Amino acid sequence: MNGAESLVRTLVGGGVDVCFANPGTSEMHFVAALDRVEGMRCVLCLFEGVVTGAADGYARMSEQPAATLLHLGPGLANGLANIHNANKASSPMVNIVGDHATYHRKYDAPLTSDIEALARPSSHWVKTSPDARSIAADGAAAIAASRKLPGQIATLILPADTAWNEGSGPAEVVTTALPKPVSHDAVAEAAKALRSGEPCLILMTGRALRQQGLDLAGRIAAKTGARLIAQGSNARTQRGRGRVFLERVPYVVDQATKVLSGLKHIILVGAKMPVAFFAYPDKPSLLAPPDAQGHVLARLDEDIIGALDALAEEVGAHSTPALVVNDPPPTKATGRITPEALGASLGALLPENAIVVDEAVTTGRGFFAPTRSAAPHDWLSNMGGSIGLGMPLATGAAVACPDRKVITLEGDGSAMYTLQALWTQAREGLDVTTLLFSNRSYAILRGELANVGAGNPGRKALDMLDLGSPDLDFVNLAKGMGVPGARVTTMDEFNNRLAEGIAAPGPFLIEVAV
Ligand SMILES: Cc1ncc(C[n+]2csc(CCOP(=O)(O)OP(=O)(O)O)c2C)c(N)n1
Repeated sequence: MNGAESLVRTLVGGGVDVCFANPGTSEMHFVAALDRVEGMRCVLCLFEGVVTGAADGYARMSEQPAATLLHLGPGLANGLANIHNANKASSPMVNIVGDHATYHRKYDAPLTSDIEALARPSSHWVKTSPDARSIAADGAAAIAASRKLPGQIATLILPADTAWNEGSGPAEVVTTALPKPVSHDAVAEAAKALRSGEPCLILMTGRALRQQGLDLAGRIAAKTGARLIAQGSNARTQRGRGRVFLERVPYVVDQATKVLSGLKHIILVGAKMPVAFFAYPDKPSLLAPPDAQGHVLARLDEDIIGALDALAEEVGAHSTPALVVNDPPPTKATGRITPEALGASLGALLPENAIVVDEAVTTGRGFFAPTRSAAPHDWLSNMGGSIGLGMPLATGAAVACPDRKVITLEGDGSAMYTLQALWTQAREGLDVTTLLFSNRSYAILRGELANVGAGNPGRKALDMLDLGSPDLDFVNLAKGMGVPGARVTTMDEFNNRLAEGIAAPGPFLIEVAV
């Protein structure tokens, strides 16, 4: 058995049984091994940003790392932006990056580069496997590293001769440690803040935003009068009717400082003290009032649910019911398309157990509130701020959860980075409805131009924020990749097409003229 097959068998044996791939010559032995090993689902993506974003979506929904297969330094570099996003989301990921045969590297062939140096900034674990007898053990170590809590990026570089020479056979993967319990002191400090009688906020992310965490935090809030809020963006939030609703720290600095004003205590549950996305002249970087004290109840790699449970016990909240959303969903909007109308219709039509992937940028800013009473669903955000994640993320989430409808909320500017995710959705028959908000501009940057104090924009500056001339035709772009779609210009059309997209299995795209 060669090194490549030893590695594939190690991956499958270690529970890594999906590989998002964009291969080249140096990965041919890995590709060939896929046919000799049962149990690995391999998904071809036509750009590495789709590969790595899909691996992120898969990990968020399955809680297992996917493997990626990338072609030397340039392939990895193409995938780095979404590796950055996955890193910020604490998604486990095992990148397999092919390299030249070890003896070929010294000749500086066209594709030779320093792959380790490219990988390091966004990988917790990087190794070039030196020979075919080591690759299985290195693969096992990469899987273990990716599963280290709260989830890490492991990048394993596979020289071609490491793949084709005689290997060791598969290696065993060590089991992952459970999350560490938090100290009693951390629980006591949080309880003291809650009992202080001073304004107190519980700021949550990570596992705290799943059903169990929400329920515990909801009980604590109901018992103590503390406020609850989620970080600005979160890898996965369970929400909708019957669940505790959390606002998010707003993106806009003035709104965020207003929401956080007057607080004396912030209990951090997986979260950090809130910081502005960007610095702006004359605005603060830290969003909480300067005299607000942060209290770390649990870090992301600790037992967040156990910590909330212990805090609920400490403040006697277990028997206090949490306040959950039980108002009816909004009614569908009619008439002109506006962000508010879209939010209402989305809240009305979202199917039970949907996975919502949010890269709607300015159009979607107001969608969170009207979907609070929608049917229960999961909401995935971009954690790293690098746009071009939405459609790949949806692709990976749909691979992980074939029985759930995925709804992608996508800005037109963001869509154009990784649009070819649609082709993978069509090829794999993934159940994804994409709502493509076509405002034909980088709308957010118009506001940012003013916010950073760049002065009155001229024609050249405005041209950099304009996506018209030529207008993008997303229905035909999707059609060319095998995804049916429609353009809508009224809310009635939107409602009908969304219902159609939800009812029909498989990918569907709605270009929404906003
Ligand atoms: C990789 C990357 N490049 C550039 C940016 C800067 N950027 C942030 S939002 C944005 C435009 C988003 O446009 P669109 O998706 O159409 O949403 P809109 O602002 O129109 O609502 C850009 C270019 C970024 N965040 N990430």
